[in-house]
Amino acid sequence: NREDHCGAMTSAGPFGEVERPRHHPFLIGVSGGTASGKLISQSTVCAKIMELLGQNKVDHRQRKVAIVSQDCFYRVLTPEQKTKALKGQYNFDHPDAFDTELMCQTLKDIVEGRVVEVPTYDFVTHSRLQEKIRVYPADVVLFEGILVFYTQEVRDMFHMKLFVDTDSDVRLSRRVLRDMKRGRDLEQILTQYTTFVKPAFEEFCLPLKMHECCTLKIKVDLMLASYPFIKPDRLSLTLSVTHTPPRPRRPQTKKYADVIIPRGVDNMVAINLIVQHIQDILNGDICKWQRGAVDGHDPGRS
Ligand code: UZR
Ligand code: MG
Repeated sequence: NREDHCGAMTSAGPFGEVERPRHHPFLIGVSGGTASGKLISQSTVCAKIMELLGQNKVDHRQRKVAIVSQDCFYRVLTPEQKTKALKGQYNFDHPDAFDTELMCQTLKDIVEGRVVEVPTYDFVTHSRLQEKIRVYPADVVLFEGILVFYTQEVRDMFHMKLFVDTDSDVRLSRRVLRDMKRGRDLEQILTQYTTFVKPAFEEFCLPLKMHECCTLKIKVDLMLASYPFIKPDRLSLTLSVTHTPPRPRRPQTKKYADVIIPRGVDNMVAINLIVQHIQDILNGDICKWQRGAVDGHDPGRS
């Protein structure tokens, strides 16, 4: 539903602080693995936030909340890439699959309070459509997608970062049903999942586990085993220690989240807390941003 990506204009409330000047939207990044329940289609976190803010049934031009999806910024594929994509052999889960430049520029415009035109995307044919969606300035803009925290420039624009943390088996089963509706066969869906979707999620989203950061290998060679002719009193042991340096640093984007929402949309306690916070902002009850809340734990800002 293309309408889902749309937002609209209202007058902004008394927001007021340096980080987000008056009439500039409060920008929320919503990330999470595939089919974690980020966007609006069924019951999802973004939909719930909008609903609770009482915006859903209002005409778009009256809305104070807008949703934009990172999916709109998938690159236009070359004919060769499209052939691969139709066979499930193109990696749509890698950061390079997105038109980062267009995404950054559009978000900058949104943050500046401008009306923007967002491309639309067809998942059946894997192509950008002619039609564009106009997104009007809103009080709150939700930007959702698997890799919205990947690019630092984009990350730094968010005033709040949410990560929808849904179990991978739940996500995979949802994904299978969704992709079948998009006309793909089961074998291709599962191959694509294990070849691209899961590895990319682990590489670009999940923080590294301790033992993955570096490995210390201790190898003990028992000389006697290699040289049986050596007498036992000449036995010698060699101890060698190899240190594998950390893998090249990738921004494992989950760690940038301010709030991680376990169980996604089922977690109404978390969603209510988030909505209450947004409401306080809209009402102007929270004016003085604590720097920590905005700049706080983002390692990208150091
Ligand atoms: P969400 N995707 C497609 O299936 N086809 C496309 O043309 C473009 C993207 C998928 C993509 C990714 N993966 O996992 C998913 N594949 O859309 C991201 N394969 O969307 O966050 O809604 O799952
Ligand atoms: Mg989606």
